[in-house]
Amino acid sequence: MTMCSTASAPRLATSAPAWTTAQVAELFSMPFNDLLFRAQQVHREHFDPNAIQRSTLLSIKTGGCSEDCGYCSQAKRYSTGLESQALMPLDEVLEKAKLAKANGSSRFCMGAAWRGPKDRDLEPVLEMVKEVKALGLETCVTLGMLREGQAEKLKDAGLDFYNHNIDTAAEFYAEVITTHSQEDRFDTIASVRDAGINVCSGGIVGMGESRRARAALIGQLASMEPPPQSVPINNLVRVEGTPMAELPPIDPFEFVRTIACARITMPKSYVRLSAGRQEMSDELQALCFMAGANSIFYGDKLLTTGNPDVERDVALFARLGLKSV
Ligand code: SAM
Ligand code: DTB
Ligand code: SF4
Repeated sequence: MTMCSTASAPRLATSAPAWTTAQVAELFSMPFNDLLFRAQQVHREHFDPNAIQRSTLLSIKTGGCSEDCGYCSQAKRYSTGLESQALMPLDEVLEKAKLAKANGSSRFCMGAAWRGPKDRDLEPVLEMVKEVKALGLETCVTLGMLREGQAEKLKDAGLDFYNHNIDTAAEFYAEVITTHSQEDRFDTIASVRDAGINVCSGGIVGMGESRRARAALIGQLASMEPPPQSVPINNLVRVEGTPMAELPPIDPFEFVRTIACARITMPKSYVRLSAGRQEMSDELQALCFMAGANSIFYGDKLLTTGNPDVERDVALFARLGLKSV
């Protein structure tokens, strides 16, 4: 595995990276209190420190995916016990979206277990985007890799955000996924941005990557021009039946450090405390907010795995004096 001090994957521009791996690695190695103080300072320059944006997820097409992402419950090659489900009918999607809005979510994110949609797959999703938007919610979809012309169709339907994670650093990518490359992911991100849709892109930590690889991941995200508007930082949910089921959990303080590095290097982006929150204590989540996380996935379920109950989140927000964006 080669390690180098500059982000090695293709970027969306040809200039030098805004943040090199070495620079982010230096942030990672700061004393914890100094790192959190710096992250909190940066956070306060750009955001209300007590306001958290909430997005609700819905899996609109579940399981049966052709790809081999080593963390994923929905890859058909792993026996995870997940029941596949064809595309959800529009009325069911709208029911879930209305509930999300009533519970206080500002964005509704619809996910499909595709390598990428065929044109005929996209048509019903365009309807969902239009109708969810008409409810007064921000819209987000995560459908995999897009073909030419598809991002423009999504934009015309009223899509606000497209989620497409780069997932892990270029140098660790092939350890996690072999059926597509990180370059493929950057291509889709470029087409989304060119269509005028906001980019939501982040990654997963706790997959056995080194700290250096975590620094490289953050450096790659921060060196996009511009950085993604939303940056989900996922803590691996260890799903039985996947190759990553038995990995040891990441040190919680290392997770907080990752959030702080994302905040410092992407000062204007929403940094989302994403998957893995159900396993976190309230105290650990509070540290993540202190480190600059200002967004969460909200609602009892992520795509196929659990998330804290709405009641637990409402209570946590009240205890911490947090309000929604
Ligand atoms: N198939 C599409 C794709 O790959 O972009 C959309 C759905 S996919 C499930 C969306 C993202 O969920 C992945 O890129 C990954 O970052 C995250 N994810 C999936 N399984 C996860 C797990 N077990 N733990 C943490 N994050 C996970
Ligand atoms: C993101 O970064 N995390 C979300 C969303 N974008 C699509 C998905 C998390 C999935 C966790 C495992 C599951 O529930 O299947
Ligand atoms: Fe398929 Fe997306 Fe899961 Fe990869 S992360 S296996 S592309 S659903």
